[in-house]
Amino acid sequence: MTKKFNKRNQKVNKRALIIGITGQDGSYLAEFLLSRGYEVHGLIRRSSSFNTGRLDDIYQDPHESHRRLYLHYGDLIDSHSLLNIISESQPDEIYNLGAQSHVRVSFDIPEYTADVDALGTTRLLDAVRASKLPAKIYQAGSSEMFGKVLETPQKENTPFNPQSPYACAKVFSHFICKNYRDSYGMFIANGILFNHESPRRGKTFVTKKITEGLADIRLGKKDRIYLGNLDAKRDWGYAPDYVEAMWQMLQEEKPNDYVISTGETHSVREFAEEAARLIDMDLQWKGSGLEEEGIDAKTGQTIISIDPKYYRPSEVDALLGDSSKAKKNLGWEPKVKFKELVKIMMVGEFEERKLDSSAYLS
Ligand code: NAP
Ligand code: F7E
Repeated sequence: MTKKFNKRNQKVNKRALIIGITGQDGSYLAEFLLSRGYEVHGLIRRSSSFNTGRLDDIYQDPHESHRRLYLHYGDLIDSHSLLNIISESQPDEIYNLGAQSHVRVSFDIPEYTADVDALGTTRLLDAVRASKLPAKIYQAGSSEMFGKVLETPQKENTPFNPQSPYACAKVFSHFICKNYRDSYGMFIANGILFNHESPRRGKTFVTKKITEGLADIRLGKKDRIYLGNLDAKRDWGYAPDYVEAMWQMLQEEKPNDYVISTGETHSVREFAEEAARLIDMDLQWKGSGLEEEGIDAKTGQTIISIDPKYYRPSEVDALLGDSSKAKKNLGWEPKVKFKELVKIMMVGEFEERKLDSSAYLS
């Protein structure tokens, strides 16, 4: 690996800048890059409440002389902050994971979502171009871009058919990245990642909502959880596997676009059934539509009800990815599939509460 010198004239390995370091993927990616000897810089947003919780395990005191993790205040809607951070960190690799990433919320705040998720990418690309740094860039594209799918399984050349402001903004970013790659010869890789989850997933995404809610019910802290569309199907993978793919894309000689997925699809209903089974509940369904309920047949308790506020104005019904290009070119394959993912998340619920998971998992 090429050695460089930092401001203190110490030899360092490659430098990476992660926009979105405080998020699920950003935190796993930072850990992965630090373990590979990188100096890691991250953009964080000013917040009145603590927003670096996911970085607790790797946080280094700013006064430590040998630290390799640096956090900088900035925002994708503030061009100057992007220019400053790039100039301060002089990165070899830039990972753009920053986004208003909630699909349902993007219907409530479409303009803001487009500002961050579409224009934010453009601001970043332009800042890199202005800096004249030969940095390689990873853009966090999404399977949501396939939307109401025009082909199954979805691969790199499947046409996009986005169904939300979030997905429209990500499609814009995908194409502006291609445009800067073609126009200015910049190294920009577009990842098209299918849903990936972990115990660090934001609490309003359906997988985490289910595992957290069922764990609370098992512990007697809650009676039931409310969900929306139980029949939506997703190709769910494990976030640590997926951040490795991001890094692999930037180790190539030429930039390329890749679908990253498991090749399995499961419904929200199935996710809930598997999560319940793991904690010794027998989830059975009764009724239909808004009246449908999920009942633990072992106790007779209703543990899932429907709340239409979680429905979306336009839904993505089913996603299934084909990541054979990533397997062929990068040697990337998912290590964790559906059942193991649900187990990792369920175990995580008890670990987060400092409880012995073996006492609760069947
Ligand atoms: P996440 O947990 O929601 O993290 C998003 C990150 O973006 C957070 O660090 C957030 O900061 C930051 N951010 C939000 N608005 C910003 C702004 N205006 N300026 C700078 N940073 C901002 O998302 P994730 O699951 O880790 O996903 C990472 C990226 O991959 C996102 O771009 C997402 O859209 C995309 N993606 C995710 C999936 C998935 O299944 N997870 C699949 C495909 C693509 P705060 O902590 O301050 O909010
Ligand atoms: O919804 C249904 C919901 O919000 C999954 C983001 O990371 O992955 C994520 O987007 C499905 C949808 O993820 C509830 O209608 C039912 O069909 O967990 P989600 P998402 O929308 O797929 C993609 C790849 C990204 O790029 C995004 O950034 O579950 N669902 N009931 C529900 N969803 C939520 N959130 N809450 C419910 O109560």
